[in-house]
Amino acid sequence: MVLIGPSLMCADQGILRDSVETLDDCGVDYFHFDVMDGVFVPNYSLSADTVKDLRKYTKKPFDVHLMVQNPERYIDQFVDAGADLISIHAESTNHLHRAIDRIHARGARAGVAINPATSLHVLDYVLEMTHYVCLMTVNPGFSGQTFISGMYEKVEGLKAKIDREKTDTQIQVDGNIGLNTISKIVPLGATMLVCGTSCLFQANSDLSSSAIKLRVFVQEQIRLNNERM
Ligand code: S6P
Ligand code: MG
Repeated sequence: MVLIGPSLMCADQGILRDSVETLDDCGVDYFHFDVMDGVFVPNYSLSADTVKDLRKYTKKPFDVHLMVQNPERYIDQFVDAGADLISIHAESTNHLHRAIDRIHARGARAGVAINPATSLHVLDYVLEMTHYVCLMTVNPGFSGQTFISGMYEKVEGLKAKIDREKTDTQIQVDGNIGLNTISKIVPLGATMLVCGTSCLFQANSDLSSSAIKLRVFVQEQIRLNNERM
């Protein structure tokens, strides 16, 4: 399974509800919410109110990507708002293990996000308790950036680590995930795609056509991958 998760930060904020309903009808697997505090990253984005207000319009899982300093302060707030999955940056807290524990204690699935320059070693003592690793393939903070080419090798390294440690951890990739990059990272083991301006939210194509085209493309990549194995 390779899951498609639209990044709502990239949607037209004036018609967010419509976009969520359209994408839900098109069969996306989950919704990705980018939360930024202007400190951990030089930008602001969605809040717990956005999560709460949209919760009424879809039953699909909500994945909250916290790009904030000391994210443990906000875990309860986002679970209360309706988050099903929460990822926190390894670089943003002194107490990664404790923060993951708190996400579990609140009944959500825990993810660890890591910046492009952060070593996979930060996952050494937490991989087993991590449902997914959000591997940033651009520097966090903005949409519309270019995939950092060294991240292909990092996806491969993470997959090897997961296989070695025999955990069920999923690999989420976030940043410039488009048809071109998807065809390379799915064979390397990425199973959760964060889909922003590179494949879904595009000025020259309506949202439902893009979502349907993306699903067909991803299924084709899975088929090709299975053939290779
Ligand atoms: C960026 C954020 C992402 C973006 C997404 C944008 O810091 O974590 O989730 O919204 O990467 O996608 P794209 O295709 O514009 O790079
Ligand atoms: Mg994100």
